[in-house]
Amino acid sequence: RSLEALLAEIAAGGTGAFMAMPVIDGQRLDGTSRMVVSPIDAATVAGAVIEADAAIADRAMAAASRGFAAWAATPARQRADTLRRAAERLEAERGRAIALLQVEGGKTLDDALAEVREATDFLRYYAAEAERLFGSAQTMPGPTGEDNRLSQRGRGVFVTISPWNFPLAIFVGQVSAALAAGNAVVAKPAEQTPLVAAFAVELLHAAGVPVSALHLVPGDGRIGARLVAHGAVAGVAFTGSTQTAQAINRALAARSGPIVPLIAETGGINAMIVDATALPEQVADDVVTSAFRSAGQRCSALRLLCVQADIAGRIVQLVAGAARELSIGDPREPATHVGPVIDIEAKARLERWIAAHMAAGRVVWQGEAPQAGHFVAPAIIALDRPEDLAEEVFGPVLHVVRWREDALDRLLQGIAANGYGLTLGIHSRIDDRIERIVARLAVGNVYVNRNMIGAVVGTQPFGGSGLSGTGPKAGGPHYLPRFAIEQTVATNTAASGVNASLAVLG
Ligand code: UN1
Repeated sequence: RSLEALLAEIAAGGTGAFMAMPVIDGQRLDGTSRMVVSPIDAATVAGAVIEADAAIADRAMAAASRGFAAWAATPARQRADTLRRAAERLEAERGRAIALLQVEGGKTLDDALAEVREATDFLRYYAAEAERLFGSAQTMPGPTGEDNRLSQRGRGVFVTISPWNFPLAIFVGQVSAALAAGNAVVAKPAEQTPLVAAFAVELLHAAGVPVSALHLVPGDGRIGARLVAHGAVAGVAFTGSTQTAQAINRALAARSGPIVPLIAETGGINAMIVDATALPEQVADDVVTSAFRSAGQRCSALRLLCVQADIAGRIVQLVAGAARELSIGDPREPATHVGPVIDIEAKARLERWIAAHMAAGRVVWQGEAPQAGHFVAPAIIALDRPEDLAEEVFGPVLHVVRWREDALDRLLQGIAANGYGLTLGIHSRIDDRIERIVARLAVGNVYVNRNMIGAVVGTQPFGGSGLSGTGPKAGGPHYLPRFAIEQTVATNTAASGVNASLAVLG
């Protein structure tokens, strides 16, 4: 099918295909388009995208600057109501959302449904948080004859840069947090998943987010860099690789404009520590879920399984046995457990990694995957020490190390040495040991005797530290304040005008 034919089909409606383009002040901007091809078979066309260029990125920033004041002046209650309406709309249109998540993002039905759920959770949670934090100024205690109030307001134009692995949930999470706090937003979705983002923006506008407060600029990293370097940027929320977060940090530092926050959620080399008191079948089930579900394409996913030597052989055998039962293939089939990886580069990178370890005789098990499309057969790789895994391998690859009772401290040291701190799993029945491990590792989300993915908005705020990000945690009580500035107003209320108790303290 030619690009022209596709565009005509999309214009005529009635196809599943979808179009993404820059949206500024509600205006959809024309330009050169390219097809978005599905990772499922590397052939199905999910739709087409028109990417922004530098001039369009600048226009979006200027439009957001103009739109900020009116949205910031909208009462928090009203902003919250708008986000709640968006949640309702998303629920009503979940069929379309799921279809897009599947064809563009390669998501299984389970994962797509969970993602719609997470996106609506973010919308409702940040709506409630906006009312709690921004609904009214807080009275601060002070001497009589003086009135002290603390209030919060939006910072200005927030740039949100989101990843392809949660193209709906994290996109909507960042955008809704920034909007809830009273910011105008310029959103740049991952270049692999612009269609889901365009769908979400359409939905947010239809729910009542003013077109002047939310603008969309599809594009690659160069567009992200352009936005971040812009003089009008008042804050950046980013989820993606550690390297990109570091580059954004440098770009923000190099600007001569105001000092603005970066809220980054990045990667991890996430470990699970299993001791000899763990329940082997439960461990196997949780390992398969944490390492291989979603094709390992979650920043929370398990990368490094650390098993006490006595039971290591049995655990690896059980994990391989359970993993063999996974059905890998077209994610649109309801019975499929694992879909494709996102693109041909991801597939090539993962296959190189597995091949190198295969050559070194370290691959202890590998499953099978369909040939056509971006599928990667899951693999288990044996390593000697945690330090042997020094990079985040973003796919269905599990690394295993063994540890001996007297070497637990060494193991923890080795895990900490990678500098990340996102998720950690522990399987043990020894409470003291669990506590010791938790105290020792500065990891954002710890999961005990369960799988280690799928953090829940509100009850399990998500995010780490070190190379894994800046915090505060998304879906938690400290997230929204980071999107706002605080204002203290101290007023002398003494009837005489002269208030003797107002000491000048420095
Ligand atoms: C990510 O992969 O970028 O806990 C975040 C989870 C998800 C978050 C993952 N809710 O697995």
